[in-house]
Amino acid sequence: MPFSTALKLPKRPFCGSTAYTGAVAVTRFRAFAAFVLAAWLSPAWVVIPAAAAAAPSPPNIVLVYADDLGFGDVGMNGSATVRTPNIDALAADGLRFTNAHAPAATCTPSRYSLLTGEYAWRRTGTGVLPGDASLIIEPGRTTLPSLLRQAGYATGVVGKWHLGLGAGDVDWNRDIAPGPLDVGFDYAFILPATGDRVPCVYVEDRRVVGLDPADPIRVSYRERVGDEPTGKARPDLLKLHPSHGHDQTIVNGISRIGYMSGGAKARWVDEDIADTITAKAVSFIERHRARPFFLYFATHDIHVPRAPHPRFTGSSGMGPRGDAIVEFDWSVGEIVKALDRLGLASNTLLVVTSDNGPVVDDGYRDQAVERLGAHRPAGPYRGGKCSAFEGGTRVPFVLRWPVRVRRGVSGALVGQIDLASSLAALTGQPVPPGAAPDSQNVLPALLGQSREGREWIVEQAGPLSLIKGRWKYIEPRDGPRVSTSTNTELGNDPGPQLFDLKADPGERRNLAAAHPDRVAELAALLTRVRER
Ligand code: NG6
Ligand code: CA
Repeated sequence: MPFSTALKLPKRPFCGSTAYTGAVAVTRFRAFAAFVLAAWLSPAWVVIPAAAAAAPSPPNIVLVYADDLGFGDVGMNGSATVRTPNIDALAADGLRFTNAHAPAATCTPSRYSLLTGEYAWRRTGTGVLPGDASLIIEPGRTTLPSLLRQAGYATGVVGKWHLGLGAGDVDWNRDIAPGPLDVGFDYAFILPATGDRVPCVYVEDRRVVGLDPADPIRVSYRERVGDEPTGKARPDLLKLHPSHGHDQTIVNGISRIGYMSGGAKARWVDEDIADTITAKAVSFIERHRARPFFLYFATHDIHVPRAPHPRFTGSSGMGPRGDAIVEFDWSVGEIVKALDRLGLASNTLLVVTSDNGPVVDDGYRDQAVERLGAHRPAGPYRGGKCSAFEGGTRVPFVLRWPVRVRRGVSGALVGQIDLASSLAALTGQPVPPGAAPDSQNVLPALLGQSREGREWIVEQAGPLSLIKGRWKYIEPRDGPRVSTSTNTELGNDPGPQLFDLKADPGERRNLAAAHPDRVAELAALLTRVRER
């Protein structure tokens, strides 16, 4: 495709360091001074509540990024089937968005776009990655965290990464670089890829946590390494069985995608992941309480394998998928409690959203289909994860910042891809030319000062879609209508599709034949965006 450029490999030296040097401190002081100046000059400050006007300090920013949580999976969006009191409380105290979009209907491209402000479909190699993939963000590039670091923030990522590590043939037994520390984060405690992909270990900064050098880790996505049993050969050893794929190395009684050997003491216990990473997130907040910080807390919940802690078993009445939602809500509640305890709640901008839409059976026999009952994971929307229909990318999005953000509900069109430019604007950081090219500053919408967000947005599944106002155009694409593995409607169609999202949010009536001019207009706009 002419708009795709091959991913350029790192040319610059790696920049990561967890220590704060004096030079960094001076830069941060200057950045803070610039922030204060920008804040006073900004007309937005004219309307802020008195408490904030008295103390114009940059807010802490916590972005909680769920995995595969659907629009309809949370009480705040109308779910009566699963209880999410902590998320719902944020909606009551903050601003809930009904027209907010993940950049893509799967994980890696959404996360790539979130962090770089660039549509992932502009680059090859940004699809769902295996666990041994190289880092797909060039070290030293301007990113959401690097912009905030430049503004004086301490920046940390805790949780799922799934953007690759290293520069080819990563050795899990040594320093792992490049990684998050080379693209804007000061601190990282991550699951390298996904819960269902090896290696099933945590990486803190550049090292596997708890690794015994006498038991080195080997990973392969091509062939079996070592002699550990696989789910395919030894289903009798499994506590959770695959429904499709996921039949390679068994870790903690669950077979995964990919093969690994070694690292026995370093392996995670799935039931403890939420506790472990939530504690790390809280500890990052505690360590940086005295300064502005940005925490990107990317939970494993509610991705497969769904193995929430036993204390959540039965909490939803819907089996492990519902219980994982309750566990996710618990994690959100722990963040809120920590902010309250440390006196940081009022000046912290807290966002909760999800990387893509929901999926019910995503490869393990975990009763998600059988026990779904009346629950509708995508709410009123059609499709789900991997789908070009709204279920794929219309996600829960709530933002709370008590001293600054108006309470309520917003229908403004906003994208996660806009966080880079919007948070740069908030913190007085210029975005260098060419950086975050697809990210728009929608700060007035995010703060509840404007009902208008973007004019249009592109969404990525198999085909690309473009939403402008009430209209949604899905470009023609051959391919299966329904995924044989997940049973999701994918939105592929050899002809153009046009939906009136206002009259038909469930995308049931394709109006392309009735409105050829509209189709031509939106197709031309999509072409222009592509060629930009
Ligand atoms: C699919 C996996 C699915 C999930 C997805 C990525 C199979 C059969 N299915 O290939 O289980 O891992 O990739 O999910 O292997 S995402 O949220 O990280 O994009
Ligand atoms: Ca996902």
